Amino acid sequence: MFRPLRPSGIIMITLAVGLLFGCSRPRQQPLPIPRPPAKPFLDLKLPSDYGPSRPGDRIAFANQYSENGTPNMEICVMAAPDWRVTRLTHNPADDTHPTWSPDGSKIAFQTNRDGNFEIYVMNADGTNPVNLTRSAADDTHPAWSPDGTKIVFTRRRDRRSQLYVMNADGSNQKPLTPSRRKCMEGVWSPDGEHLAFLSIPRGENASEIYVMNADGTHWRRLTYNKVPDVAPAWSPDGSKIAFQGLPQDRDFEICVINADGTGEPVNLTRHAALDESPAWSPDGSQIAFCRRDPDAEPPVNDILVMNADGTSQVNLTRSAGRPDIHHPADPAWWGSPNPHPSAGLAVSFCPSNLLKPLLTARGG
Ligand SMILES: [Ca+2]
Ligand SMILES: [Ca+2]
Ligand SMILES: [Ca+2]
Repeated sequence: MFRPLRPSGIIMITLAVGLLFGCSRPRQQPLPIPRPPAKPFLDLKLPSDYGPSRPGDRIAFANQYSENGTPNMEICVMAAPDWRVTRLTHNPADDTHPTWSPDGSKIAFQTNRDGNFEIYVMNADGTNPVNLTRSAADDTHPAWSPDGTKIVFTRRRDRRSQLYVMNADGSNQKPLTPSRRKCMEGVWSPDGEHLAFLSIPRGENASEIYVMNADGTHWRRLTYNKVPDVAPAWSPDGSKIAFQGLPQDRDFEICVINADGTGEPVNLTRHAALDESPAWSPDGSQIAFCRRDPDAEPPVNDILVMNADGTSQVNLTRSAGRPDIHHPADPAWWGSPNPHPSAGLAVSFCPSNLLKPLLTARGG
């Protein structure tokens, strides 16, 4: 669209013309040939304001690498405009579940590099990884508070899982939920007032989505379907919670429910593949998620992006034939007020003996 030139634009053109006609450059030197901008390798319909260094211009995720033939996960970031992959961790252990600090300067993640799972934090360029939890328990699923001062995480030991909260420097670790109830995958509401999380209701054996006040009081159960619901992710406006569910008890779908518990969950993906780990874009218009479909041709094992109503599902990573992406997992969209802890733990609730029948039921 044509826009009238601003005074600054006129000055820039004057400068450019001056340079072009050699005010300061000897004539015999060839002028640099301007290169065309690098062609994005993906034809993505992403909002045009996802330009470099704007909210939404990058997604942290976990990506599989192989060291001496042994696969393990690493934290990576892919960034606009071409969504190229930058690897941030280099460790033979599993590094997964990245979550951005609200100012985008740091990434917290889980890793078992020290023998059991710990929450680590590093700079957003991968430098200076620091062990925050230093406990004998398994510490997983970090999520940053919207004001950046705290991290909620899951601590698992002796078959108990509790939500813990700590200061963002690892100090003052304390439980938020009672040890008698299994609780996992806490994630703050954008206003910091509430936490969505998973718990297994008494007398049942599948995790459901709950919401509580940020101090651990006043639990509300949101889902009642008796199949595992995991990976809650709050919409940036706080009105909805996306999660990974089993609406037809067949394969995982990305679902969304009102955060106040009203209405019924809506199935957004409706696809005969495993759809996992929703992550909202910062403006709430889109959701990134993982899709695993070994039966597709070529097989799909990718991060996709769709509109928040489930339309326009676009494969972001297109990993088939790409050497730099294997089993991408746990997308976390930078600039989102509520980067979520994602759904890798889904495996804890949907272990291979359950996944197999799911795949078999689809003819896999
Ligand atoms: Ca690793
Ligand atoms: Ca630990
Ligand atoms: Ca599905």
